[in-house]
Amino acid sequence: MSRAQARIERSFARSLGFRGLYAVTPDEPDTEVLTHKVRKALAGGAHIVQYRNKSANARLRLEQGAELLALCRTAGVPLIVNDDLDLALAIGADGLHLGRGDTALATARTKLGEHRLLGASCYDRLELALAACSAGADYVAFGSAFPSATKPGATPAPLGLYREARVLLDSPIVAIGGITPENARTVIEAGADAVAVISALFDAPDIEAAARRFERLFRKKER
Ligand code: TZP
Ligand code: MG
Repeated sequence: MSRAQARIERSFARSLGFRGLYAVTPDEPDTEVLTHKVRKALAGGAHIVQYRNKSANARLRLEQGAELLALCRTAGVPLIVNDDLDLALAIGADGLHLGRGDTALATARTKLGEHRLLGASCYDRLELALAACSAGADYVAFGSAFPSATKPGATPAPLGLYREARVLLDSPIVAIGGITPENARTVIEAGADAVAVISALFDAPDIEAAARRFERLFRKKER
């Protein structure tokens, strides 16, 4: 199979599976607390997990990344590492998510090989998404869809952007920022394949129930 053919098949397979709740971890220093929370999100049906911890040092990231990978493998859900190519490679994660100021996407694609997922933050900019796909990204993320207490300075990404992206792009589209079970439907209807959520999931009193509420929105869309 040619390299181009392999990429076409990979992106087809991924677009079919890349749908639903994309759980992004909070900055949690306690690994037991973190794994407990992620276990609940998986039990509620999260389809993708991203390990994101902006406060942890390299040693803690390695410990937490490895533990989450084991959990995700048991659940049959991909674990994507945020920001850190070396960590993704060290633990053998299923993918890597990069944004502005991180490793260049093309470099990451070369180092990750063809079979791991690569995602790109594109903020409110379609041209970044087009460039990301050309550089080897498998999915693109736009946000902040709604005001986010987790990232208060994030650029707003209007709903029309998801609609335009849906028309322009073949790759899966992730919406992020301030997404709750109450407002998620609007971004899904605008074209998002997945919703990336931190606080409305991991700060919920019942994480499993919150994950289930998000997942139900995707089941309804399929009917
Ligand atoms: N990028 C844009 S908003 C955001 C990121 C990483 C934070 C999302 O967190 P929350 O708590 O779901 O708003
Ligand atoms: Mg980053």
